[in-house]
Amino acid sequence: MTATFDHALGPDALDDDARVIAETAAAFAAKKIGPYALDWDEKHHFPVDVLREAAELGMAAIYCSEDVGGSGLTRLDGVRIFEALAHADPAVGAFLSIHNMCTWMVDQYGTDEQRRTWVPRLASMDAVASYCLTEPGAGSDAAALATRAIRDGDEYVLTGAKQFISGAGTSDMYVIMARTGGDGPRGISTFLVDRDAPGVSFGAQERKMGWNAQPTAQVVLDDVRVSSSRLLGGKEGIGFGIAMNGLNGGRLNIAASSLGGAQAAFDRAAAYVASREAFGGKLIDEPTIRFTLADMATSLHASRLMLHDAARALDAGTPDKAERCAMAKRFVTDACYAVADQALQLHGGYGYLAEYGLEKIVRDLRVHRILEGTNEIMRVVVGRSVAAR
Ligand code: FAD
Ligand code: 2MC
Repeated sequence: MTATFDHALGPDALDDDARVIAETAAAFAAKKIGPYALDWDEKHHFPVDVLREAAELGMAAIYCSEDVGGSGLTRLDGVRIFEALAHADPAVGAFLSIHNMCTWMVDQYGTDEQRRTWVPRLASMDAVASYCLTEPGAGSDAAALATRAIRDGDEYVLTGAKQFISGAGTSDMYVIMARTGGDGPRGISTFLVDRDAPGVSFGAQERKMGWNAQPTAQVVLDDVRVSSSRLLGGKEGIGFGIAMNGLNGGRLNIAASSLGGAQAAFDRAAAYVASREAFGGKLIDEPTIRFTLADMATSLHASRLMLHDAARALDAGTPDKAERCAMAKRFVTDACYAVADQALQLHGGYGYLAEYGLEKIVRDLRVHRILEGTNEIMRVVVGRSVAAR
């Protein structure tokens, strides 16, 4: 393993298991993802077969229970894995993060039957999952969602539209937040809906700035009938809490995906300025260039510390875990976007060319400041905690 990768393990002395887990993810990413990332981006190819290979290594149910086929690892292991995957391709790693979020929600909140039915299939990626919260009229204000699920005997009938759904059209199972009760968060429940259920359809694939190696589209529900056994946890009114708790971990993994992408951009920029010559010397000997690299390295280190701190809080279930996850998501995705942009700048005109890979990283990382809760909403979450002190 390279010195750069040792960095990515973070500040803790790792035991052998934790080191092997992170190094396995890094080796897999370097061999199976990195060499193809630019091609997948250009061709808008979603490499589900490669994700299934990652699943064979335990990366599709990372922090799920072992009794149903999960890997039984920690959130801290998880952020190391997602940093390693994103070092090769932030877009591919980030989809696996969303799938893991769904898998964990089923494992954590599902009935015994739901856990035993779904988690093994999700862990192998025999079933690929999508997370469906956002709607055309409810993004940041997620508790205002309008998709309805009306009870009819032993079934529910779902009607509505989910916007910007990652994996839409390809995924086999959709974790759908829908309204079974009155206005606000307490009226929301969560359902597990099959792609092939009558009444499920998909909008056109969105044309995006980045994240081209995974699909994004609307999921349309038109009188979709599901058995009441598809109500996650078997209880109405708990869906918003399930969705938000899923997002706490999702926000960490999106931040880890930014960190991996930014570290890769930094590594390339440091190597580039060490060999590029101008004004009779190497660029790296220019003091302002060194200062830029120093600031970038500092941002990466600070990001990693903050991310690992929030992962530990989530592992420990501290009362302030949601706030620490929000702080980490906001800080890391902003700081790492800036690092990636600086790495592009250090490449001069070459940074703007697709074949150098820098502009892809910048495009992919841009959306991490928007999705899984915009960085403004992260400030809302942190600000509420500050005001409540
Ligand atoms: P809005 O909520 O309309 O916000 C518009 C602007 O106003 C933003 O800048 C926002 O920060 C700001 N704003 C809103 N409220 C406040 C406030 N109170 N204070 C200050 N500023 C505020 N969603 C899913 O459910 N599943 C997915 O798989 C998924 N994948 C996505 C993939 C991509 C590529 C994209 C682009 C989005 C995806 N999303 C997904 C949706 C994403 O989570 C939303 O776009 C995001 O939550 C913001 O919602 P919105 O787009 O409706 O923006
Ligand atoms: N963790 C655990 N519980 C949470 C939580 C969190 N992060 N955030 C809110 N809750 C709970 C909260 O404690 C409350 O519980 P209770 O009813 O027991 O008191 C309940 O949820 C309602 O919370 P609020 O009263 O704070 O609800 P409000 O509507 O005022 O604000 C807000 C909620 C803005 C924090 C939430 O709507 C939000 O996070 N919005 C952003 C939406 C988002 O992140 N979308 C991402 C979509 S997925 C995606 O983009 C992908 C790429 C997959």
